[in-house]
Amino acid sequence: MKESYGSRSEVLFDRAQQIIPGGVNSPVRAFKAVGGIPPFIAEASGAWLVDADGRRYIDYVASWGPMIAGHAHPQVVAAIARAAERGTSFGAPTEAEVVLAERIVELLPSIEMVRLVNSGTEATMSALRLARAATRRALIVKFRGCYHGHGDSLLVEAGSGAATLGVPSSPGVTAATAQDTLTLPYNDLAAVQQLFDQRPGQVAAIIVEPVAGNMGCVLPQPGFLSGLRQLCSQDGALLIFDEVMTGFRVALTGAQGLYGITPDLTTLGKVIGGGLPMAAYGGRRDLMQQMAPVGPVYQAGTLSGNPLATAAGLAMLDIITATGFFDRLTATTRQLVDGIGAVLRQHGIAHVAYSEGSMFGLFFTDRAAVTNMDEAAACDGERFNRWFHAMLEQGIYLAPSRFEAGFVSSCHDAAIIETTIAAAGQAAKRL
Ligand code: KE4
Repeated sequence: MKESYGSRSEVLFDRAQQIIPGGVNSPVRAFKAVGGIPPFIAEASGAWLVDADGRRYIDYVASWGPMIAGHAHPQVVAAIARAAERGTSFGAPTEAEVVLAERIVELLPSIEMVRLVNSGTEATMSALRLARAATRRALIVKFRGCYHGHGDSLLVEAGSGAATLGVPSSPGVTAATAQDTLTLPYNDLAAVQQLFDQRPGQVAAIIVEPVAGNMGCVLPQPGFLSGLRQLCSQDGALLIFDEVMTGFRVALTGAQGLYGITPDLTTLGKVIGGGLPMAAYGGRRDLMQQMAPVGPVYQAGTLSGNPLATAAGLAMLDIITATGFFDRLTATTRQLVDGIGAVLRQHGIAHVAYSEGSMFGLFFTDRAAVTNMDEAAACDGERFNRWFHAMLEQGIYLAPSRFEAGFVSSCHDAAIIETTIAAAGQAAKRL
């Protein structure tokens, strides 16, 4: 341990790194991409985080999406407390799980049946297993820059040629596993068409982030999502919308409602747990009925549909289904992105900014658009890191990686947006 520390976060980070890999329980939290010591967060409320040294930050990470109604929302906290007093886990069916499942099915018409799980990773792993079982096909197609959790089949990147067999993107993923995953450029419908031409009847499913939030925030080009729908239907492959991030974030009806696409399966997470471990996968009844114990496809989980997470999820749905919730949130996000864009332009900083609903992203580039991972990676990462730290020093907590998205909550009021835009003006001077 060092003799002197600048902050309590530094002390804690030093201790943490002795006994937790990288000092964190999820890699992106370690600030490796941007450098520096991650603030250890002691508490949060509304749009604000407070770190171990008492420093306050306006939060645009929102726990990577869940906190759409702000931190420690009274209705969510009260619902969790009430549930906890009645027991924290039973490993048995409960009424609340039925109610939550009914609410999800009611809000997302493509979902006729749904299974609750504990993480987005579990949801996508399960959806892929179901797709392979239902189609009796092995190949999965994903898009470079899209992240769907850390399941082996999804930690795969493009081989030498885009449509050639995948190669593992992490040690520990076997070549045998990776070869059943093909990776194509996001927004490249011609590449998808070419793949189906080359491998007709072999693709079990295409899994896609309908609005990408893991290469920065990248929007689907006109016709991309509808093209995927059409190509999958023609070939008999399933279309899986990974809405773990976009579900109940870009719109109450998710990206599928916003873009008018009906996927065969959908994965959800983040917002529906209100900050507790809750995710889900669901879709066509004829598919979901193949899941154990009704059907032969196995998936299970000790804490699936956990009473606390279910209570939090139901409270969240009560909050976000309030009239005008998403309209206000989308308008606030536009004000933020437009305001930041204006100050960057005033300082001659070339950039591209996107938002969809209450998720947003910023790329430092003189390109007119960013439509896929290669274009995102070609943007100025050093300038992003200067931007990140210049904002953090002013108490604005952005995602510590240029390949992440930002999130606005219903607690980000006009004063907070103005403060953020003013901070962006100061940061712009240092880019
Ligand atoms: P989890 O297993 O982390 O609950 O969900 C995986 C996942 C699945 N699908 C999408 C579209 C996702 O964005 C995620 C997880 N998102 C990351 C943030 N980019 C979580 C943050 C982290 O890994 O710590």
